[in-house]
Amino acid sequence: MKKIVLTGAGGSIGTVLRAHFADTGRPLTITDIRELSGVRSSETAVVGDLSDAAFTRALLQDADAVIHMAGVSTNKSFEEILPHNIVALNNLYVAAREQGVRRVIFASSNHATGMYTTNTTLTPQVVFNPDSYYGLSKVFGEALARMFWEKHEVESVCLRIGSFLQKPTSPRHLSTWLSFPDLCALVDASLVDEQLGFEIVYGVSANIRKYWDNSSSRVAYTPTDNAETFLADIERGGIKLTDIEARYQGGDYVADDFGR
Ligand code: 15L
Repeated sequence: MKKIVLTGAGGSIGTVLRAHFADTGRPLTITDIRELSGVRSSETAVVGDLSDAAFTRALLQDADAVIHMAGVSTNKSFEEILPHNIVALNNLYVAAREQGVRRVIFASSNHATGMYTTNTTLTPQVVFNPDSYYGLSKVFGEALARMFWEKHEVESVCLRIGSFLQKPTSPRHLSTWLSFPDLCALVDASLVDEQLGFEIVYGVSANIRKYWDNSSSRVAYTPTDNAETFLADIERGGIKLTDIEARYQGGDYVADDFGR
């Protein structure tokens, strides 16, 4: 793939991916709603708002793939989520179709299935079970991605990202942690030349307590890190989960406004 566009390039995942692309000598078009700093010679930076359809259309001109990491990344109100995770995402897919973009790598989230209990192992084919308006916006995104593949032949890999952190700090992360190197491996595996069509894969490291089984996904992703390595540090940190956080995979997103 020649022209690759990274949205949300100023965010935590974007920053790690930019370094990874630079280390592996690949050019990248980077975009964010805020000014981008430390732009490398291998990067082309464009600042703008993806909820502006004209901006998004121009951004994707001649692009082969988009790594879409932009959007609201925590649990917020429906009104706050709407422009970034629904309107902007639709603009992105409409523009991808118009501009002949081959594949979108979409930052979905484990919160699309966060209401499943922690004693359940999920595959990418499981029925949606969002835990929040944030998780619901990712369900919309995955459904949009599916429609654009089935109807318009825009490929998508939906990454149901777990807890993307340098190190796991909470007992929940023993299951949900996604390390920086594993995220890079996951994105590389999603950018292969062979056709992937519409795929979902959980973004999780090789944690022995993980809730998610990716063996049925066509994305050839082999994580190497394991949160268990940090067990002693996590125990020393003393974070205690509430009953609800411990019962449901989505943790505190489930606990927020839980009313049953
Ligand atoms: C996510 O999808 C969020 O973007 C991140 O802020 C964390 O909450 C993460 O999930 C998680 O589940 O730990």
